[in-house]
Amino acid sequence: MSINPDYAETSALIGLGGNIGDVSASMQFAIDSLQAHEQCRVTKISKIYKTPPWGVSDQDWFLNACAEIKTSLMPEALLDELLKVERLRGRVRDERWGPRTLDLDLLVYGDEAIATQRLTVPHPRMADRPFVIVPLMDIAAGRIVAGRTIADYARQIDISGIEPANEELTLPII
Ligand code: X6L
Ligand code: MG
Ligand code: MG
Repeated sequence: MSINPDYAETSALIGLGGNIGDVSASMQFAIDSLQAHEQCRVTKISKIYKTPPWGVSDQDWFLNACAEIKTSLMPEALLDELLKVERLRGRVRDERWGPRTLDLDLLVYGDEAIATQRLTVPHPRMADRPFVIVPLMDIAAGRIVAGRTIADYARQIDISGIEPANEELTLPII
């Protein structure tokens, strides 16, 4: 696809996470920022989950959630927007896989498969990551990603240790 005219909206799935500061406030900031973008509508939000750290395990537990965005932004422009919102919330990139205030990952963009220097979609590791698949089950259980449903992926992973947090996100009224 070379153009995405503004009358054509694509359903994108976004992963939200963090383990520094008031993470639920950071995630709500992200939802509100994306909703405020004229080319984005936040259409679904998952519960927030408390999740053990993956990759670098010697760090605090994370909060994770997922959202569906309907957007006329092209994938790279949506990625730019996500990175901008991360920076607005004080994200600094130092240690790989280290602690962060806010992480926004573009997991799925319509039915597109994208592999550029900056962006691989669907996210290549999402199927293995309980902290992605568990919140996706709230909003996209039947969605087919890379040939299988999210519910299929959920059956293959160990979700022990993941539990709903006390906080929840709110979908701003448009
Ligand atoms: C072996 C080697 C096994 C590396 C797993 C997994 C690396 C996940 C990075 C891995 C490996 C990641 C979050 C997190 C990170 C998050 C939770 C990553 C990037 N982000 N843990 N760890 N939630 N719970 O959002 O996902 S770092
Ligand atoms: Mg991530
Ligand atoms: Mg990221």
